[in-house]
This record gives sequence, C-alpha cells and structure tokens, in this order.
Amino acid sequence: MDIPAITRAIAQAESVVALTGAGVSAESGVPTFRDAQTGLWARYRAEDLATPEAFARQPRVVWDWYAYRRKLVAEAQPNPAHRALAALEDRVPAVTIITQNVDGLHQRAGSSRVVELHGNLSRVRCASCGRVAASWTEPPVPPHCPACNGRLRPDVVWFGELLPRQALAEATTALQVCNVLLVIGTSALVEPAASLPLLALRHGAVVVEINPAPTPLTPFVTASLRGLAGVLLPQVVG
Ligand code: BV8
Ligand code: ZN
Repeated sequence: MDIPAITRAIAQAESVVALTGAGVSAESGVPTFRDAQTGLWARYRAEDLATPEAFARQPRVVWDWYAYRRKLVAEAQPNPAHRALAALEDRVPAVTIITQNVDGLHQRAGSSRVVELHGNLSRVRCASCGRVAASWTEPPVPPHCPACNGRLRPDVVWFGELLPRQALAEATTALQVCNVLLVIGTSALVEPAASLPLLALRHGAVVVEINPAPTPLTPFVTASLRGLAGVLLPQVVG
C-alpha cells in the first residue's frame, strides 16, 4: 500500500487511531528511550531509572532525572509529526492518539483526545495517598504531599507497574473500532503497549507503521514506511 492509497484510506475513515512512541518526539529534540542517555545521565540506563526500585533506592537521582527531562520537554516544541496528527481532527470524525510518551507534546500540538498509557512527567502523584498534582514545592527533594506528607513521585508508569486501567480501557475501545491505525515511532518492545496493534489487525483495520527501522510489528502491518515521522506523517495525512 503506497502513501496515496494510505491517504485515501484515512480520508474515507470514520475513525483513525495513532499509537505513538518516543520516535514521534525525536525531531522535537526529546531523546528516545533507546538513544544512549547523554551528559551526566550517560552512566545510567533509562530502564534502570524508570522503576519503583530505583526510586526507593535513590529517590534523589530518579527525581533529578525527571526534573532534567521535564526541563528538556518544556524547551521542546511539537514537530510536524505532532501537528499532522492534530490536523487529522479537521478531516476525520473520530481521532484518538494513544501515546507511550510522557512529554505532553500531542496536547501542546492541539490533539484533543490523547490517551496517556504511561502517564505524564509534568504531573506528580503521592506515593501514599495517590493525590495527583501539577505543582509542588522544593525542597525537600523529592517533595512531600501537602495532604498526607507522603513522598511525591512523577505521575508516570514505571517498569513493573500496571498501566492506568482507564487509559487501557479507552485505548482498547478505540482500537477495536478504528478503520486505520498509524503506529508511529515505537520500537514495539514494551508491553502491553506493543501488543495493542493486534486489536486493530484482528478486525481488518488498515495498520500503517512509520519508523526509520523495522520492528517486531513490521511483518504484521498493512504497510511499513521507512522514514522520519516529521517527514512522512504530513505526506500520509495529506
Ligand atoms: C506491566 C514511562 C504488568 C516512564 C515507560 C520482565 C520483568 C518485569 C517486567 C517485564 C519483564 N518482561 C516484560 C515485562 C513487562 C515490561 C516490559 O515490557 N519490559 C520490556 C523492556 C521487555 N512492561 C512493564 O513493566 C509495564 N507494566 O507490564 O505491568 C507487570 C507487572 C509486573 C511484572 C511484569 C508485568 C510498564 C511499561 C511502562 C514503562 N514506562 N515510560 C518514563 O518514560 O520515564 S516505557 C518507556 O519506554 C516509554 O514510555 C516507551 O514506552 C518505552 C520506549 O519505547 P518507545 O516509545 O518505543 O521508544 P524507543 O526508544 O524504544 O523506540 C523509539 C522508536 O522510534 C525506535 O523504533 C526508532 O527507530 C524510532 N524513531 C527514532 N526516531 C524517529 C523514529 N520514528 C519515527 N520518526 C523518528 N524521527
Ligand atoms: Zn498524599
């Protein structure tokens, strides 16, 4: 299926879903999980820091890593890939963005229906009472919950933690009815996100992958476009 045929399938669709990973934010200057960590974070592996064990063992290091990423994201701008997905809403009756990213760039690009499978690093959550907040006072680092004095943590899903039930339910529903699924910038390695495209494949949706590299999903999709999301998505969306 070539790009014009994909553009036609999108134009005729009632419902389009995009499942995005770190690759959709790469051209905004936000490093992907697989990219080697830079600077003072070079000696840590992201998978080792994004865990409850790391936060329990070295809360300050984990908190500072998120503070560093929060600053990176605040200075980043949505790129043509985020904007092309936001523009889809003017053409397709139902558009759902299901993202593994925690950077909030889809919302900043104007997408109105974004399902955050792995949370958002601009929010914090109390590890004791679960209260979610978008602001906090430092010191101490990590800060304490104003309601119960428990320890605050980034409102993201770490490895070994369950995904938010509500987000998974919304993602599943959208994928079961979509006509077209775009899988953009994900290595398709992290579960359960990596298995979600099967829900669309199962009912015969057109599934298009956009990634400079092949992934475990590539053999199963309708079309796999080799290239950068910021270049290909504006062409595909038309
Ligand atoms: C769960 C938030 C039930 C935090 C993230 C063994 C032990 C314990 C657990 C497991 C295990 N085996 C499997 C598991 C389950 C585990 C898992 O899948 N592990 C993997 C590594 C094997 N999953 C979990 O733990 C999940 N929870 O399963 O609960 C459970 C409970 C207990 C025990 C078992 C199971 C929770 C997973 C969520 C983790 N949190 N993020 C934070 O961000 O700090 S995941 C994080 O990594 C990202 O959110 C993202 O999802 C993932 C990285 O993946 P991608 O987004 O795909 O990014 P990546 O860098 O990998 O790839 C970028 C892609 O973009 C590449 O393909 C590249 O080619 C492409 N690209 C680059 N540039 C561009 C581009 N594409 C387009 N354009 C470009 N310009
Ligand atoms: Zn609390």
